Amino acid sequence: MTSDQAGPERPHRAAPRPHPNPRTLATGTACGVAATCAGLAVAQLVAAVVRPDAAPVTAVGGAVVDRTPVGLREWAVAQFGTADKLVLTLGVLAVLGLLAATAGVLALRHLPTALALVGAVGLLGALAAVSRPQASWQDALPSAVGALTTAAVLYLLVRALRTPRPAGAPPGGTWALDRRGFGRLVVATLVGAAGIGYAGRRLGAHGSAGATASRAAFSLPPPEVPAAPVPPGANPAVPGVSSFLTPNGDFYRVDTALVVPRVDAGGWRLRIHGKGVARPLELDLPALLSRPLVEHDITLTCVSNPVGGPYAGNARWLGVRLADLLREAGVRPPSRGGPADQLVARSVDGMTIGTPVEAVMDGREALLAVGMNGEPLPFAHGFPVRMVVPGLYGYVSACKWLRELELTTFAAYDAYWVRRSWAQQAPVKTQSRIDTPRAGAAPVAGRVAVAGVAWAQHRGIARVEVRVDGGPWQEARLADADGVDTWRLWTWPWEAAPGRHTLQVRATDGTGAVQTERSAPTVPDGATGLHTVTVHVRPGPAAPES
Ligand SMILES: Nc1nc2c(c(=O)[nH]1)N[C@H]1C(S)=C(S)[C@@H](COP(=O)(O)O)O[C@H]1N2
Ligand SMILES: [Mo]
Repeated sequence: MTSDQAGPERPHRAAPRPHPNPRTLATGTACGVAATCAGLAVAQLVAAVVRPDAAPVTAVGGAVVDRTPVGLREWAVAQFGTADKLVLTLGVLAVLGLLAATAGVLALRHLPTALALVGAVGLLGALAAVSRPQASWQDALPSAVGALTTAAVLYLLVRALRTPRPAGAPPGGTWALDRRGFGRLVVATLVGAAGIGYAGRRLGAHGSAGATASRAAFSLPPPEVPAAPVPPGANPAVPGVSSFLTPNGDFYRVDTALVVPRVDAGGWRLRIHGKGVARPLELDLPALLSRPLVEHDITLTCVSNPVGGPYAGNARWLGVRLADLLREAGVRPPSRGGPADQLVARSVDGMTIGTPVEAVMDGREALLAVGMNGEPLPFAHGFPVRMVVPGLYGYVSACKWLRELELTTFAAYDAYWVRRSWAQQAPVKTQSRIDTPRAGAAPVAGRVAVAGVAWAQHRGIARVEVRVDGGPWQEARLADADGVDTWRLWTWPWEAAPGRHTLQVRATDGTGAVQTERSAPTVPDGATGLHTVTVHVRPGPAAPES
């Protein structure tokens, strides 16, 4: 307070601040947060019209995803799994909350500075939005309008606080509103924001109602080439082991989309063009579906799956053979003199995924899939059309929400993940996983069913072995195979003695190559090493005396 008492000797100092009030921090925070909520709600409403991805928090989250260093991303995926998107969103909201409180407290001291801060944050949101792949200048609108709203509400709140009391009112402080009146104003602002936010959500849902209806109305045509029924012996009767086909609701999801794109099948188009394309194609869904449909079981795996991790799933896909479409467009693979060695798939949300043309055309069932386990693709898994290629990690083969296929070369173009330190080409590495018992389990001594999955897509699984406490490898029993493009379940009966034990598994693929024991991280082209599970076997019921 000494500086305030300096008085006339310090003429450049303004009169005592208008609000040397202990309530400043709380009041300012309330103003800032309420104004920011109002701004976010209005931004949500604008984004519902412009593009859901352009909502400020989504746009900033997406821009962070685009720029996250590979090490941090892998850490986040390992730490939070599929909840990584939620954690990111909460993180962005937390930072925004802090900025909102700062702006509010500043506003009570020096309004122009606070408004400048709001403007700067809005500008950041707008820049994040227009920096996303596929964005246009309109994506800046939600953040811009949101920031203007926040500034306006903040100004009005502060003005309400400062309005001079009517003459004759009892003296006491410079606050125009008592605590009650101010509280009511803040609550009214928040209620208004909630109403506008709700309207934004309704409008957003309305915007995707066409997509929802188009999926509901989409009945899968029958396959011209059906898959054989899954052999009953593919699913061993061991509790705790993965089911051979992964139900759609349990299928892992990995993508960069903070808002799942909901594409209206009626407006969907696919363009096939580029190097060596003699007859460029543009297809709508009926045109795609007029080609013969093939049904095929393929296990999809993510390159970010750590050893023993959950990012693998197996489905019965229904789709058009990609090789047939490419041939129709006049494309030849490099081995037959074609000039393009890379097929770049683009999604509606701007993802780019590069696949070797040779792999797509070498006779494997590379599909433009429309069906997943007898259903149209779920929105989260790429409705209406995605790519699936047996034997390649998802980030180099499995583009969801597909809209364009461009033929080019690996020399000329790096796809999204390749620009973020992942390999240009990434065939799936042979892996095996123990599903049961789980790490830390405490089974009772005696016969314990050990079981899991092994995969080496497009090479097949020839053998699985298990070892206990680093002992000799012992052969597991393989469940029936369903072709070389899917994982294979296995079981191994273990005579478990009490105590702490370590189980390990390894697979041999169809070419006779044994899964490597050498540990490698997920970056740049897939993790290796042995899945290792430690359990504590409890002593069984006492054996009868002999
Ligand atoms: N449009 C789009 N397609 C995408 C991705 C993405 O982020 N965006 N991720 C890829 C990755 S890394 C994987 S592993 C698979 C996962 O497919 P799923 O989510 O259906 O399991 O989708 C691929 N296709
Ligand atoms: Mo992935």
